[in-house]
Amino acid sequence: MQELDYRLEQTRKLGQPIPGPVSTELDARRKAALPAGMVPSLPGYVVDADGGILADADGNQFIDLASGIAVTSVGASNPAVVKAVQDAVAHFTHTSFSVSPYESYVAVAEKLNELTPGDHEKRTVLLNSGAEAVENAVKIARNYTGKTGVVVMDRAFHGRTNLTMGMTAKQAPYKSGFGPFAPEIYRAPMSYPLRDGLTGEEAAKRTITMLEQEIGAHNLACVIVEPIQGEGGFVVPADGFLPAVVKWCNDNDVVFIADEIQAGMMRTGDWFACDYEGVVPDLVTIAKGVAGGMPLSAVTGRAEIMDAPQPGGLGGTYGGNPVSCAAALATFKEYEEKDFGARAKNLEAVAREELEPILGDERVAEFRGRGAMLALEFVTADGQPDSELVHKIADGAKDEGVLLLTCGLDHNVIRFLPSLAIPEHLWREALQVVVKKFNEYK
Ligand code: PLZ
Repeated sequence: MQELDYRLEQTRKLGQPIPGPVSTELDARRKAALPAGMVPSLPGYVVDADGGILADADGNQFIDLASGIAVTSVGASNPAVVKAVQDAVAHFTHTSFSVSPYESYVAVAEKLNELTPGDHEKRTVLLNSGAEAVENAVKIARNYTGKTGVVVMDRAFHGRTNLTMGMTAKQAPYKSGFGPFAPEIYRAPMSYPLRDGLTGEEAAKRTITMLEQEIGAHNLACVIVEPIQGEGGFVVPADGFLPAVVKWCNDNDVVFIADEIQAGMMRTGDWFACDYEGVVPDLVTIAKGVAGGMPLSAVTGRAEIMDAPQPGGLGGTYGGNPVSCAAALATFKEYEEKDFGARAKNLEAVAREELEPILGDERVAEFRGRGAMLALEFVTADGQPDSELVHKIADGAKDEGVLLLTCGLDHNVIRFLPSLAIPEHLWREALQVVVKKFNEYK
């Protein structure tokens, strides 16, 4: 594995109480200035970030197992990305591609057309956020098919705009009190091997039967699936589920959309989570890890589908911002030149080693995921989802300087989303803290 250069010392440091005095003051300002609905997880206010470290305003250094929700995969201040951003911003910050075009947008589109699964002819449109990519994918699928129905999976997360909120499953905190939601969204069962005990083929049959009996392919524009579910619990469908659903979509003039916003861009050790089973989606939504932390998202897909909307039918003021595009081009190069895919796979192997002592425990229902998208699901002694234990572990780890995120509709899953640039010793140390906290609280 190639050694990376770091600017910040890659060590956990807890010199101050968490939060320390400066962060405490900043948090008081937050409460007075921001709405109550916007609540950060980490008590420390960040002043610097690099590799696997988040440094706060009081001089604490946390091990970051969140990477800004799976975004800073090449690092939060990757030198190649920083340089590309500086060079780009010195020339122009913005023109709006639909008004005055520039090369970097086209180059990002070409690269995503090359990297996404399948060797068919493709097109890419660039946008700002994950939710905006999902909105556009649905728009394009409806325009192409002339149909309106949208199928999402149970536990899905697709965003917080009105259409994507309706597509997201979990009511609190995402949807509660924010309706009404857009019509023509249908929720179908997703494969969840730990809970349903079904093979991929059986789970797909259950899903397809529901689609045929309750919606009908002639009413359906698209089926959208996270190939590994993110917010919904890092659920990995059983092998065979995705290929069977894709085949049904292909046979029935229904656009299959893979939402790779969280699982894509090398997170699982491959460019896309769909690559694992050779699944070829019609459209792919991409964001998060694509631009080294700069806001950028994309819809990439089959040329004939992407070309359906009329000229001027796709766009927006900021989509494909030139500084974000420059960051994306540098990010692609980093992934390739420094073999970040191998780094992701190594993180998985190390996690299996470090977590080994607790994997046989009856309170650990499952360790799952791929590459650097890993999770532990916890249950009580009588097998019920254990959110209390999960929150104790996450809070306890935070107190020891390890930032962890949770997920799942039952709030009983701890997810690991380290930067792929985290050095191995920090990753081991963070996992050891998790093991220690589990043994302390179980
Ligand atoms: N699709 C699969 O994971 C964003 C959101 C966290 P945006 N996931 C993190 C939160 O609290 O809002 C996500 C995702 C998948 C779509 C999205 C939406 O991406 O960039 O947050 O809009």
